[in-house]
Amino acid sequence: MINSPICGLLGIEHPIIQGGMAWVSDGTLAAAVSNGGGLGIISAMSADAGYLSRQVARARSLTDRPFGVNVMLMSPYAGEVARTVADMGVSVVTTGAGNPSKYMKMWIDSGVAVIPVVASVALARMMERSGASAVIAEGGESGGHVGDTSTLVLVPQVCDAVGIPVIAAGGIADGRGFAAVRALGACGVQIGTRFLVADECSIHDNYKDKIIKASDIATVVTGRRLGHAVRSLKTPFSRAYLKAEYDSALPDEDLEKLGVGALRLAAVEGDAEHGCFLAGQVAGMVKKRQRAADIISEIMAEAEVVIKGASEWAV
Ligand code: TUI
Repeated sequence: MINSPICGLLGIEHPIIQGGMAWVSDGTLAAAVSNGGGLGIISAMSADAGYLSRQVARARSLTDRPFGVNVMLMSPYAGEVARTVADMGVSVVTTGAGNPSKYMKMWIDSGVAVIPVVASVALARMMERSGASAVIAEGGESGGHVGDTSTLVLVPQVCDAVGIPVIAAGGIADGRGFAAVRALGACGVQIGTRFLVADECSIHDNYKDKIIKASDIATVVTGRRLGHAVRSLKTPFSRAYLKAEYDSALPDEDLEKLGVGALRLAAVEGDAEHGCFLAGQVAGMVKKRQRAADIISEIMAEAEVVIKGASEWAV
């Protein structure tokens, strides 16, 4: 049994938070992760508040345990979704792809625990001052929207800078990764990529197959030219996008249009040609499909072996 301050804070058994992944993290997956003892997260993605309400209702029909909502701050519906999180009595909110300062007071006043994803020490400090319960320090190994600093470098610096609990994300898929970030000072992990292949994850089978077959060098970062670096699997889409990014004759607006709808094409249609299959660098370590609860218990059992064994590393 591994204890952590975030278990008491969030009312969960194991300090594993599921990543809020657009077109992936729905009420069904979130409930399965929460039933497995972690904290399931529903992604509000770029959908309206009605979508979020339906997913929260779905999760509540499948679990009595706490779960959270991820608000993607670049969403055109971020404002109405933020209000819905407060109104529906969701216990935890995580945020991504921006600075959630303008929503923090509303959430905290409504009793929602706020756990922002940060990619820098500066934002972590600001979030602590604004009343965040914890922060998720997400390194550039992760899938989707990424910062520049790796997990190994970001996590200890964020731990040194803030007094609230730090959860590590990016590059963690097993108990070794859990133990490693515990050594860096994190008291829990956020995991996305490994949950892509959970039985309860409803993405297209082609997506799951691509994750299982991925190698260590299977991902690439695109979108740097537009200021939204995004990590995904190397596919015809990402290669074409990267090529277009280096084409200085192509206007930014046209480049922007290339990506529209590509996440849905990957997750819902499994479109190997035109889909954008977001994944972290750990895709190369994900080798089998499993129930969400088994993913969690396997990671915790591995972590315990590594952490207990570490006492023999020094004599
Ligand atoms: O948000 C994510 N991952 C995501 S969001 C997403 S949807 C999307 N689609 C296309 C383009 C862009 C996004 C897919 N994956 N992870 C959390 C995360 N947040 N990673 C990095 C950050 C971050 C970056 C800068 C958080 C705050 C930040 O600060 C900005 C500021 O204003 O200080």
